[in-house]
Amino acid sequence: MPVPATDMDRTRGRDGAARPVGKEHALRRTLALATLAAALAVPVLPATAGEPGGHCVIRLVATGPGTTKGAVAADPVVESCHDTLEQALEAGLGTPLELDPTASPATLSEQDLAAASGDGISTTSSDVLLGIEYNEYGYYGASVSYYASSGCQNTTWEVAYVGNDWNDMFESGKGFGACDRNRKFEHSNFGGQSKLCTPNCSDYGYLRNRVSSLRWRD
Ligand SMILES: [Ca+2]
Ligand SMILES: [Ca+2]
Repeated sequence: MPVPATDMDRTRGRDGAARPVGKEHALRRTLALATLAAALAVPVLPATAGEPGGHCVIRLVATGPGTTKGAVAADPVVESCHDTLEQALEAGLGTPLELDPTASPATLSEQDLAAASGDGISTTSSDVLLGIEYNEYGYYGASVSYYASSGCQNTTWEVAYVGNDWNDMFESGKGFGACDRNRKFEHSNFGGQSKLCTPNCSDYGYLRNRVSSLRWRD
């Protein structure tokens, strides 16, 4: 089988060393393209999630009893990050959304999500949205959405440390999933000063860029 001209041209590198030809070269090129495509398709990684435009989905994985009666301690596991909050919500809720074009992170409500999803948001699925934290006050900038196996009707969820990527970053937040009372803490393990949101806080005030642990249903 004749080697394509493009490959003939590249059979020797600048140093005269033999270069991959034919199928092997094509395979390497395919792999390189696939790697590039994968790199382009991969959403913003947690390490850069604090950058504007990063919208990450986190699942809470129960690890045992929490610090208060009936509370569940949970590890925040990063699932994916997206360019837009709507994309992140679709991934987190596992359903396509047709949000009102006028909807914004600031106006977003439980009713918006229910109306935007075809069959409504089930609060008995494993994809219950507990809350959204924002990098900037006024529900602006990068966001982190937290999901759990149940809402706050009968459960208190606790994250003792938000993780290095989001520590001391949040400045506002919203509560969903019947988490009408949720609390932000200055330090890990629910230490330092705290702020109660019922369920939303457009400005964490003193706790701006200080939040290290979270509790939904306080
Ligand atoms: Ca911030
Ligand atoms: Ca802190």
